[in-house]
Amino acid sequence: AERYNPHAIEQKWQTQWQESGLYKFDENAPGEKFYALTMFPYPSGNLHIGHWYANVAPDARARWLRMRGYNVLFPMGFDSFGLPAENAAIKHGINPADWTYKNIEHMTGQFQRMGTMIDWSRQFATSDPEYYRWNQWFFIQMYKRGLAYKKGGLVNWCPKDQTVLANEQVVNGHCERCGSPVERRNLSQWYLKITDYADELLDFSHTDMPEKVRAMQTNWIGKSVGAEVTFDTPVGGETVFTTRPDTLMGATFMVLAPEHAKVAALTTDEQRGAVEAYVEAAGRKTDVERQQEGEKTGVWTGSYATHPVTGEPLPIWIADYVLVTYGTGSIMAVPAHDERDFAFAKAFGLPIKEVIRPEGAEGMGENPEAPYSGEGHIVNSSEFDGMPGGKASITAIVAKLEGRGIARAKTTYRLRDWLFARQRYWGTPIPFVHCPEHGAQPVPEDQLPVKLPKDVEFTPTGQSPLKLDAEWKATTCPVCGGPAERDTDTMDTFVDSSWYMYRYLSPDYHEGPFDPSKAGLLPVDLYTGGIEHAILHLLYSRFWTKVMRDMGLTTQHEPFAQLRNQGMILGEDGEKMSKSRGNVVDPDDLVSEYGADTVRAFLMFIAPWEIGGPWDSQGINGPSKWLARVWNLFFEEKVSGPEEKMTDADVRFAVHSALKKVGDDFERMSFNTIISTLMELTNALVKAKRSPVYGTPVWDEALDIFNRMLAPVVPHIAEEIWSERGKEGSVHTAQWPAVDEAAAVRDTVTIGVQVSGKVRGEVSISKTATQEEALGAARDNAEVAKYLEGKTVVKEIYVPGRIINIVVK
Ligand code: ANZ
Repeated sequence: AERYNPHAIEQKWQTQWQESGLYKFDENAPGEKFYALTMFPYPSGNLHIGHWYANVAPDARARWLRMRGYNVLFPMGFDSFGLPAENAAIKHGINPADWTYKNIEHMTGQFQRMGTMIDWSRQFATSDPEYYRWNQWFFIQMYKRGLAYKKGGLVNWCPKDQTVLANEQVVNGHCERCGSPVERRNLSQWYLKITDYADELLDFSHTDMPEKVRAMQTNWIGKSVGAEVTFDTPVGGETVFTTRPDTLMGATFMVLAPEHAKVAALTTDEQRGAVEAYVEAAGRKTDVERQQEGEKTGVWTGSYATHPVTGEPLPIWIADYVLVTYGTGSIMAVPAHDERDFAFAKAFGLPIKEVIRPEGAEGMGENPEAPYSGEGHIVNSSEFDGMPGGKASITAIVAKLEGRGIARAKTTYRLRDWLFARQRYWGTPIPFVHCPEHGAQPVPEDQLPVKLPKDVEFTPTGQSPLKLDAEWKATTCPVCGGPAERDTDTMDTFVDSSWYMYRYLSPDYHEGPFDPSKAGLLPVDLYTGGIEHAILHLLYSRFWTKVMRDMGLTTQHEPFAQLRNQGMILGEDGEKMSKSRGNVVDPDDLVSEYGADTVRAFLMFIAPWEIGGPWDSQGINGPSKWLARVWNLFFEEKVSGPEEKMTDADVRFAVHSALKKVGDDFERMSFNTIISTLMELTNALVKAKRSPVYGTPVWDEALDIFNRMLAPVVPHIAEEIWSERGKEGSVHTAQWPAVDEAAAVRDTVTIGVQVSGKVRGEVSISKTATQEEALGAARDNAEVAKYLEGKTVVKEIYVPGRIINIVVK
């Protein structure tokens, strides 16, 4: 027979699959629907090994589900708006659209060479006007529902990308995309009211997401339950937010953010110079610098607030550890019980007053070494003394203070509304016009999409490039028909991935974002992708689905029934793959050297899928040799060699126990162990080929099952084997074999035989053997018999399934 040559078969089958429409999803086909989705890529130009890693295992699982009778939708598209296209276009002097669509064509070809079961008839790119038309439509619906609004204020600004950023795109004070330190600017911008859904987004009961993702989102939303407390100041009441109203009596000073609106009014003439210098210095610092641990800085305003209970004067300071964007931008400082306040009090010699004490502890005294931030019990607070501190007494304390008009219960969120507009070119135009008479007006829906003009000077200037296109910009007001200007901002490109999973249901539908008659395909049953999307994309898409639900477009609460994250393939050096490190592995090269099936099998084998690990250039030889052995197993004549002692039961045990294990592993997405089980089964079958089982019906059954088991993982070689075995149709529409449970367990066990406590031999006996049968088998064993000769048996012990011990004298 010919040797295994992946190149001779892979192209052939890919073409054949495409021509026969094998992977075309038909919602009317029988079987329970299963919607499997892998996060779509950005069309950067090339599929890298990470894309392969992310796609191959979910593809295998989708194939496995299909063989088990599910009607599986497994689509793919491209997340094609965004800065990289614009930057590449600037660099190469071409249009972003040309660059993007050329890349998409190339990457689609690469996906096809991977041999996936993607239904390409549903493919779209988010930069297609027919797609972003619905971004615009959604935006207008949200505007009508009060969920989209324009507001002035401080925003995050990336000086390199020359555009505003959403809070979610600022990572530790740096631009999530380019890493530049983020600045703040005062600009009027469009926002989406994601905060309306803050509480609901904390509820994960309709979606199965990894603990880590839930924790990251929960933390991002940052719900804090506490109270607002109002302090009198010379310029009126100032309200602070606190999560520890139980520490109110320990407040010894007040701190405002340097940007707080009352700073100037509260500053006395003597302090003005120092305060203004501080405010200016704070404005020059990045958020990262301001949030860094270390020496606390601040300045006294010269004014005092009045403690609402004791009436004592509390000095009002300004300090940059208080953020203007959180709570009310001011705090009551309780140095005895808050780390930051403690450090500040120490730095400026402010009083520290203990009001919470751990059980059984002595008082902390006037000059403690560290704050106590636990719950303990309340002290030095007159009527509250003895109450438990922390959560347990918040309600009771707030109720009391509320009666006196001092405080009220308050819940705060870290989550901010989604800053939605960008001053860049390659995105969805905001579908609004600005009329001198009627202000901002949505573009009438029958005029959508507002298309991006193609010939625009898009070199970033900090101004929206669309501003420069006078012809495009000029339009008429939908209310009065008078001259008006189009909004020249584009949408944050995270809009595109917020609802794309709906578009696959009916990519050619023109009456709405998706055809409501296809809603039965929702939700996505399994969504897979990288953990880097834990907050931005997943939070936004969850929000979007909830809005769609409230609009009556879907009954689902969540876009994804289940989410699983794959790990990352690192360079062979254990570092992240990058061009600058020179450790990038190109899947195209691997495919030309080894074939797609080998690369697929290796990427499933290389590491536990959800963990990932370093690339191993030697390791790929393993799967490569394995597939050659598989090939020979099916196509080589029976090889001569010593006969193997294998029975029908042995072969059936090997096959059915492996089948059972692979099924379980697919279910729980343990892909690496699937490959190792298939490799072990190959070894067993190679052995069986030299046994009397060869050529019997049991042998045929074994090969047939094995052929089907290979199909999800290595689809090309499995199809070739199927066809060479003279089978009808495609192995990919064949049924996944059923486990013969009886064959999958061995009814014999091998146990050790001891003579006077020393292991002298082994016997293979039935699991249900009686003591008599077991001992009989033990005495018949030649090795054991040697040690029994001439001795008197004094005791016989048989622990079924474990050990036989014959004690002799
Ligand atoms: C008094 C107090 C006593 C506080 C104590 C804590 C411990 P989370 O949990 O993150 O919501 N805070 C309030 N607004 C702030 C702002 N704009 N910038 C910086 N800090 C601010 O944090 C709430 C706590 O952070 C609040 O409760 C307040 O300090 C502080 F033993 O009030 B606390």
